[in-house]
Amino acid sequence: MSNRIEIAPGVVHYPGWFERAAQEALVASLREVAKAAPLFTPRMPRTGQPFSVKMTNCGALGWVSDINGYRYQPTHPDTGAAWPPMPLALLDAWQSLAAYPHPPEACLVNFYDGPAKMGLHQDRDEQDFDAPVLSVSLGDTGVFRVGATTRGGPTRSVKLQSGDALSFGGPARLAFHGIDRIIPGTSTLLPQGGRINLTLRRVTRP
Ligand code: MD6
Ligand code: FE
Repeated sequence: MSNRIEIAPGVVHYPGWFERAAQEALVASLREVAKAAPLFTPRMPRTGQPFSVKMTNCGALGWVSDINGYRYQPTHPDTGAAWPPMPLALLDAWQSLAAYPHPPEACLVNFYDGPAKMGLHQDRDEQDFDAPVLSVSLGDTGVFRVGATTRGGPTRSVKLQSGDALSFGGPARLAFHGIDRIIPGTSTLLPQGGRINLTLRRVTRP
């Protein structure tokens, strides 16, 4: 059992939840996911400005963003194919950590190369905010920043290392958060470096 560190009300960090062998198995599963559902470059609604991260999804629903907006949909935006299934190890982690009685429907896969980052945002495209979002980090360490549910409040940051899980729910479910930067050379998991973040979400109300 790994440590449980509540970094803010509703934000619980589980350092090293996945041991190295489990991380390697997850990366192998994600390579299969990316074969079926290739990484795509999301774009900001309205402006069409590209994100610096590349994305794909697994599970019944996937989160996409393009000039028309943010949404969940059952198919890949480029290929039109259904998203591949979620690896069982992720469903297991949700069962252990999410404290929510229904399975996740979407797993967003974010891939960060060296300079990629993610600005402060809220995850609010789901219909059900009772479920937490469960995040899993693989590869190089990411500097995660979490603030209040309003923009401009105080923030604190925590380093997310390969294998860490983070549950983000309760009073923090709509808190602003983002990734300031990736620290290169901090993990040997991905041969080319970079970071993968998985976020498991319940989208619809059960
Ligand atoms: C990341 N994470 O760690 C980005 N969202 O790369 C997120 O945006 C996130 O970690 C909701 C809940 C937990 C998260
Ligand atoms: Fe998020």
